Amino acid sequence: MDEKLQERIAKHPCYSEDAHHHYARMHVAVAPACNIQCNYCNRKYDCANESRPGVVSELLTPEEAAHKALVIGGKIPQMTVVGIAGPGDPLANPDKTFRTFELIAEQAPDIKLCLSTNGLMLPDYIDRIKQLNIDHVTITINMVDPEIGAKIYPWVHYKRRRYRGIEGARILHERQMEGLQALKEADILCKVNSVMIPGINDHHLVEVNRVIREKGAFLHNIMPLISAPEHGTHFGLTGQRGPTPKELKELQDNCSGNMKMMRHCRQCRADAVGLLGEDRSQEFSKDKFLEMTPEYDV
Ligand code: CLF
Ligand code: SF4
Repeated sequence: MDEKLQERIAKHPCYSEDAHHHYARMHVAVAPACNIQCNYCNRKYDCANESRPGVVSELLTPEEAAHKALVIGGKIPQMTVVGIAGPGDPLANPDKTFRTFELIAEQAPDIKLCLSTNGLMLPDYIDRIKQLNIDHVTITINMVDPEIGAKIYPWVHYKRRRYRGIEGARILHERQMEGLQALKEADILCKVNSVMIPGINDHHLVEVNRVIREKGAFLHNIMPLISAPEHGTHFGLTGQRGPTPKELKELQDNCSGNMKMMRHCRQCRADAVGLLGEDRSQEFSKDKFLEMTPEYDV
């Protein structure tokens, strides 16, 4: 890996496996709305694209989120990245998402900004992302075949219309591919997350891996479907199971000859704070951090 690229990922706990032992990330949950429906999501909870489903995160305004980032940046010196990953889709809430990033960039320019999205609106915001110096973007891509997509996404809301079944999945697929290409052209590092759903996209994810690699994704993170009936998701209620650890590892191994695979993902909450795998969100809950004075030193 060349030196410049190494530098871009060195302090990002998700993009660099080494970094995750030493550097922390925090999420700010500023994005409640979503523009698609995934069968593994229950809208009352976090976006399962990136964060742990079945968890309710504390929703913040952009001003509260920036305050939180400065408070935590002062208290946890290893905190290098602020990500927006929910609880809905960040780009279905562009004003809130970009206002948050703007406030953080103004007051703490050395914090890295990170964004995770389902990709539907990504092509429209590449310039804004570039301008704000957001160097890490994750797209959740679960299929490159709309027929498989129709089993995962019952509908997609695009340009004031709701598209169902294959038609919706095709739009999502085309927009995801366009977004991926545009990120590459803009030289923004892109990670792809895929949710492994046995019997639906498990074999197909090898093809997804091939396509995203060709289009220049930097890292592929295949995550297991978490589907407990009590989460109230479509998959949970219809008895769809998640993969076993062995099945997940086999698929990751099958793809690993082709490109770098992320294997240390912890499926974080949309308001997670700390090192990966460590959850300090309660220590910095809204009633607590709003009382704290930021001591962030730029
Ligand atoms: Fe957050 Fe995601 Fe950025 Fe990391 S998480 S927005 S890329 S700063 Fe990381 Fe958490 Fe896995 Fe996400 S371990 S769920 S991959
Ligand atoms: Fe839920 Fe995220 Fe899918 Fe939207 S993109 S339906 S919030 S999992």
